[in-house]
Amino acid sequence: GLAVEEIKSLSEAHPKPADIQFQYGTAGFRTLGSVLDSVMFRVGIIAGLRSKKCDGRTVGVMVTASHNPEPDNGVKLVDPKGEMLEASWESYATRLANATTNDEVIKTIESIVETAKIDLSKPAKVVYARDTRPSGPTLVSALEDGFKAIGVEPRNAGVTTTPVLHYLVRAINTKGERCSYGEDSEEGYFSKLGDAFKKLVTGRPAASPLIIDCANGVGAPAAEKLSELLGNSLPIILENTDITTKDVLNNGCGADYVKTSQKLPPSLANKLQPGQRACSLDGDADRLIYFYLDNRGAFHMLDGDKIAALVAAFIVELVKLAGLEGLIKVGVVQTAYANGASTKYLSERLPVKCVPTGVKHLHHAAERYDVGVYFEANGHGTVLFSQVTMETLAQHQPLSPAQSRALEHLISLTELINQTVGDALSDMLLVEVVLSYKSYSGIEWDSLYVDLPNRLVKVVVADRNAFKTEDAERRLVSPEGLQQKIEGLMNRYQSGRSFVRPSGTEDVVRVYAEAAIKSQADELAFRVAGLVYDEAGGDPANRPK
Ligand code: G16
Repeated sequence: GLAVEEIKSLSEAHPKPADIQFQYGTAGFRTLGSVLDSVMFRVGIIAGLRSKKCDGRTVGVMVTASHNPEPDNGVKLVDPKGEMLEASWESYATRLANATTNDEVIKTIESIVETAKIDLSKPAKVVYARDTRPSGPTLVSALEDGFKAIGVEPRNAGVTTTPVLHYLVRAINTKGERCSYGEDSEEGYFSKLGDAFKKLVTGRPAASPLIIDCANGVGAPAAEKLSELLGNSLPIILENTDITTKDVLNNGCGADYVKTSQKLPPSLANKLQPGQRACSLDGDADRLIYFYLDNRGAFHMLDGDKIAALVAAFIVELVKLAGLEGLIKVGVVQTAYANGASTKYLSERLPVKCVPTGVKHLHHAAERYDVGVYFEANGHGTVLFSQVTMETLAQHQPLSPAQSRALEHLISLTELINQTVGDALSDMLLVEVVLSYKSYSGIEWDSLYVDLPNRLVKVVVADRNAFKTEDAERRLVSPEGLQQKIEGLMNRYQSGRSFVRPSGTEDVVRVYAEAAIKSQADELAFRVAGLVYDEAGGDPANRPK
């Protein structure tokens, strides 16, 4: 049974702020770190219950607010295979997070135990980690109180990236098994990546140095460890590695800054040479955006869509070269944010599916392909190889040395790629492998297709939940009538496309627009943002301009 008194007395120390409603959103709970104490405690309990439900297998908890500003924090749960928490459990987490009194906390736990048919006598194991945010340590101790309350055997993975935590969960649960995912430590992970990368680039010409913008976050120490392992196989220059100064995290740097502002991080202005490759990570190192300056110093961004195009084409080519064409089918998953030009380019070559924002949606859709390549435009993504595909690769008898080489490369790719969740560092190595094989610089890669000019705008409204969408977020169903107005605007622009959706990680509504010409994309975005603002009854003084 439950240790009711123990839970109550621990819960006493972590009261819920009365005026806040919490929600397990796109990437778990996310808001100001200063109000998350009770949420952390209760997530500790949910994690324990989830592990019990999964027969005592280890689940993961990551404390991070990723791309959000430094004062924010958040927490997300990881299921035993290293994937995002099963959707039905999100509502349990939300329910428990919003229980008002101690008695209600107990009642909610009891009701979850009953509904989810949890055997409380099972063991509970949780591995957890945090990013570099200053609010992290206190929040982690609240989480640990939650573990104590429900009787979890905890394993502290310290300060590390989100993808490392996902990897650890899978590695712990597959330890000693035939499908072992690797050694269950950060070092184990990086050596797995490093070994696969070195195998793939053996015999290729030496790469020129790559600049990594670490967003002043946990990607910095991680990239440093990886870089040491890689040695000469990939010369790396680390930038924005300050994880101790206040307020520098994700500030004027990082993948979200580059993607949203479509600009070079100012700190790299005198460092990046024309033609040199550079990339940005986000605050927990699961997003990756590349960029370069051309000979005239103009900035060019290579986002998640460009990564998908590069990688998908490469895998298709290897499959063909290995003599596996027809046996292994590659497909791509995108969201509404995918640039129209990328969708056109990819759909002319491969099956492409569009799903709602959020890694979990892309991941699940990608699992339906033999090889599923999924990337959000913002740089989140990875490649999944199905179990059948893994067996096909293991059993295939190549008919020539060329086939044999291609097969080996495919197998090494399955080692290089983090298949539990996207990892900026693993994705970066993947990109570097393809560039090396194709002898591409950023310029050739960029020329696969030309992005439609686009603009992303945030609108602050009274209640973002008033905005509801359908068709993979491409159309609004509520507020009523707004979709027609958006379409009316869209149709006035050449190649115009725009959509509106509530963010799942920030208290804003997002507006995306693209059009044939940059000024038109901007205009469309701001006109739609204006519509959204008026609809939501905002103060005219703050209307987006
Ligand atoms: C999270 C999710 C991503 C999503 C992003 C923005 O990223 O993991 O799938 O694209 O938020 O979501 P929204 O537009 O709903 O705010 P991250 O990097 O912040 O964890």
